[in-house]
Amino acid sequence: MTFDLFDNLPEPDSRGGEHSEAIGPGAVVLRGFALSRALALRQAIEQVHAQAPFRHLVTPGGFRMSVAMTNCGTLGWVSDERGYRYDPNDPDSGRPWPAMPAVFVELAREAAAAAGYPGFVPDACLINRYTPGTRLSLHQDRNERDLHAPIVSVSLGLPAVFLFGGARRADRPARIRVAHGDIVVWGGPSRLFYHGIAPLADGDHPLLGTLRLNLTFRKAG
Ligand code: MD3
Ligand code: FE
Repeated sequence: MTFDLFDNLPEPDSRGGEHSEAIGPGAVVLRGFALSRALALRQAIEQVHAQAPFRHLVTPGGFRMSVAMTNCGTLGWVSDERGYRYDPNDPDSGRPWPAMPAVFVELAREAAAAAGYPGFVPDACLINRYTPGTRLSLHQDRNERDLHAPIVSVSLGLPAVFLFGGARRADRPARIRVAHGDIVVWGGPSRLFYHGIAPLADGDHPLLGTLRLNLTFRKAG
């Protein structure tokens, strides 16, 4: 099943204000939803980074990921030669991941509710950092214990092209532009769909310079 139906939806500029669109079964884009909290989010990310710096993880196959990552919350997503998993401790420091900042928890809860998933309480937030050229190849997120809980993703800084496939790796992905302040909530069947990020284009964002930051909120444990 390929969901070509969704390929031709308009993707209005997020400067036009806040609104939502369905992009797949159970998946909703909330354009501009995080805009009013962007400064507070940047500051909170700085604080997480001070305790648990961004780093390039290695895949089980031995490849260094071009995305730099860190985590906050009671669990953090990690990858190494032994595989992918959630870990309560930062393997670089041996200490627990930093607590999830209140502004994160509240934003994730509100966004999930606005998309039709009330009661979402994330215990893990993976923070991805992209510079121009960075990409994230097509994958599924299935290390979380409860695959019924949605994932909430918040985009900050440079715009990106999100590749949104289907239940099978071979399903041709739709290309969806996500900009600063946009939130996507992935629930229902879309929760297990293949997805990725096309190589980031050059640019200079007024708040984040040459970076894109993405927060993904998960119920992992
Ligand atoms: C669709 N991150 O961290 S977020 C990831 O922009 C990840 O950094 C991308 O994919 C990023 O795993 C995309 C959007 C996202 C997250 C989880 C999903 C989309 C998803 C799970 C199922 C379907
Ligand atoms: Fe993912």
